Amino acid sequence: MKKHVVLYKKLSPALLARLQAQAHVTYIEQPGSAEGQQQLRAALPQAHGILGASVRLSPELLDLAPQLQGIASVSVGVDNYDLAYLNARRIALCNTPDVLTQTTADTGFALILAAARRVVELANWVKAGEWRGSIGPAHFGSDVHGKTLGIIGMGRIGEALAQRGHFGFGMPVLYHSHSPKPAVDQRFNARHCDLDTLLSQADFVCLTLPLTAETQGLIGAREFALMRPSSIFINISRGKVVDEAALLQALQQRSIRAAGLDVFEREPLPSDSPLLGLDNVVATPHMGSATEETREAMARCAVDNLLAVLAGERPANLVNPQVLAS
Ligand code: 8YV
Repeated sequence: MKKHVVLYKKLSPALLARLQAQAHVTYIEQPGSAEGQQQLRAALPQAHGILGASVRLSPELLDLAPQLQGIASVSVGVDNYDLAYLNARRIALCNTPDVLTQTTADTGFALILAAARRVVELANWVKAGEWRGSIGPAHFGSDVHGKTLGIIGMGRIGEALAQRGHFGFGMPVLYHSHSPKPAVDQRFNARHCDLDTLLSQADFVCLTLPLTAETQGLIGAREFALMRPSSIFINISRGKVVDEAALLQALQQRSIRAAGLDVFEREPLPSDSPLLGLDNVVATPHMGSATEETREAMARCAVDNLLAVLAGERPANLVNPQVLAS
């Protein structure tokens, strides 16, 4: 008997056909809308599997899915899921960690360069017809090469960022994580340090942490006050790791130089957000992994993960292996 899958992330025709060959698929185009939420609630009672991302699947919602065996998230972050609940119900949660690492680190460096060299601000200035002669100090940015790169969270993406900084831009690398990583120290001539040291010494402070109960609100007014007026803050992790009001104040008061932000406390970022009125903010739409190649690879990984779970096999990227324990 074909299993039932609820899908709320658009798949390429080839991947959709692959999934439909193995399961009855109910596709929900706008899961965040009121109508989409109704469609989701109507489909969950029959669901054996769920595939999607960027939507919170609360315990209250998943209580509507008594037959649910597995969730395949098209993401590396799993903060949209209640792990304790899934473990208690022995529902497998899968993610897509490796395939997006390099692309997301590229996004991190895009933000480092854009914020430091004022790329967006000056490109808009040219487009507005304001360029009328050689630019002077009022339009100067700051260097990236040779500056100190600070990375908070040394996982796959943090390591890829360190690789770019060390080999690509000759940057000394500081990092803060639960424990030192000798292989990272050796490969990138990096140095593990406490958070306050990193904040006070790094020219670029980059967040590559997952959002957890431990990391929520980790970077607030105290932490921004430790940074220097010449330092630049980069967030490619989750918006809620940061106290956004404190970030806004630091940027408005220029106690930090600038910020490159791909994630926000509320997403989409409201169009009236005061962050958008600041020249020293580069804001992008949570596009960390958003390339054609990488999103297809992530979706392919998610389909593989879910089909494995539904076939009673161990998926390649299982977040909660304890659910398979007999
Ligand atoms: C997007 C991400 O949320 O992988 C993550 O955790 O934040 C991003 O890659 C995801 O790709 C949406 O499909």
